[in-house]
Amino acid sequence: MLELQPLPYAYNALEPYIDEETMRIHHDKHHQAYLDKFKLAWQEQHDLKKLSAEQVLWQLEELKEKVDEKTWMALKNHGGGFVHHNVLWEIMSPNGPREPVGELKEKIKDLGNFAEFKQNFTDLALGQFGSGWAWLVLDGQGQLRTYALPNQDSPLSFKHHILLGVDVWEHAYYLKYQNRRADYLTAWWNVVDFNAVEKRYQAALAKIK
Ligand code: MN3
Repeated sequence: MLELQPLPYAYNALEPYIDEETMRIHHDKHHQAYLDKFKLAWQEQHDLKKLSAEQVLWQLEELKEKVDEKTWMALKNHGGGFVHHNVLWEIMSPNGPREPVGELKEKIKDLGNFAEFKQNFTDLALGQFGSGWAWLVLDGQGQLRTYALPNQDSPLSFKHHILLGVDVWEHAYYLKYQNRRADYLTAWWNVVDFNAVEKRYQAALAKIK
C-alpha cells in the first residue's frame, strides 16, 4: 500500500529559506492530495497495481492505449505530483553541501561550470509560464539535460532519470514570497542537498548501464 512518508526533517528545518507553514501545507495537504487521487485512479485499474508510481510515469505513453482518458490524465497529473514531491523532499535538507560533490561535480561541467548551470537552471524555473518544474535529468545515453515542464508532466515519461527538480507552482512559495518567484529560487539553492543529488546520479547511472 502506498503511503505518504513523513518529511525526513522537521517542517521548520529549512527556515528561513522555506517557511514552516509552506512546508506543512505543501507536504500534508498538496502532496497527500496527489497521492490520494493517484491511488483512486490507480486502484480502479487492476492491471496497474503491480506497477510502482514511477513505473506508471515511465510507461505513460504505453498506458494511453490501456486506460480511459480520465484515468490517464489522473495518472499523469497525480502520479507526477506524488513522485515529484518525494524527490523534492529528498533533495533538500538543512545542512547538505550546496554545490555538487562526487562524480557529479565533474559531470556537471558538461553544462558549464556550476555557476553557469545554476543560472541556466534558475532561468528555466523563472521562465516556466504558470505551474511546473525545472529539472536536471540523466538521459538514456548518459547525458545531463535541463529543461522545464508544465504542471506535473514528468521527465520519467521521456525515459529520463530525475536528479534534481524545483517546484515552481505558487503553492511552493506564495505564502512567504508571494509573486517573487526569483527570490524563492535564490533562497531555494540554500537548501539543496547535493549529497542527495549525487546519490540520485549514482542510482541513475546504474539504471542506464
Ligand atoms: Mn508542489
